[in-house]
Amino acid sequence: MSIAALHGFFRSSASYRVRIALELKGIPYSKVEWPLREGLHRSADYAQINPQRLVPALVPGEGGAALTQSLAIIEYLEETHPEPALLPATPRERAHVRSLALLIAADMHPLNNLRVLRFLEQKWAVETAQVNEWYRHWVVEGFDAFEAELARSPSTGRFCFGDTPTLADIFLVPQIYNARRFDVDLAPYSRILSMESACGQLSAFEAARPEQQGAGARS
Ligand SMILES: N[C@@H](CCC(=O)N[C@@H](CS)C(=O)NCC(=O)O)C(=O)O
Repeated sequence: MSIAALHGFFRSSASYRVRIALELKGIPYSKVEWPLREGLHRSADYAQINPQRLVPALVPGEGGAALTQSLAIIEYLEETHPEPALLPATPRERAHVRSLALLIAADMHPLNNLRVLRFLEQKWAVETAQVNEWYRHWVVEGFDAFEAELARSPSTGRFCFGDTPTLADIFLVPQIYNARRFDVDLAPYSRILSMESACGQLSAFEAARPEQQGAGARS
């Protein structure tokens, strides 16, 4: 059996989520980089791997077609490698953690994806300053809600749920990375920043950082 192959891009936050999950679970993997700015993910070659032409895609160690959608990939890893668990024990707790992950994956990230920003710039000639304002607007709206969820939930601990990392942290940390790239003021989000700092102390989160992706990492 060969090792898993992660098709992604070092700065893609959806790829970053999958790297964190692979690292937390200690699953060996190789990386295939598809530099987004150069548009290689739009190629016919990549469409064979993911017809949606988005990264990430993961070819599991046992081979076969690539899995797509970071949440589905991470849940696959959770089911095939249950330890350490990235979801809590009860259905209700799992629903809470998934809702935090989806707040980011379903409601924040798609509005600020590269293809959306490019559409604004190229189709409607929106100025860069306004595109950046668009970006920050949706991050602030999402993080306001995420911070409020952390504040009101009795299950918030050192991490978004309790004292070990879950899907919620795996989705949050890459979104914070994105927010910083676009100069979002993170000062109002003390809980979000505290989660980031707890995650930053774990070697899995460190190894998954974009800055750690070595030779494949190009701007
Ligand atoms: N919902 C998908 C989103 C995947 C996605 O949008 N990935 C971005 C990079 S973070 C991408 O490939 N963008 C390319 C583009 O917008 O053209 C997932 O979670 O995997």
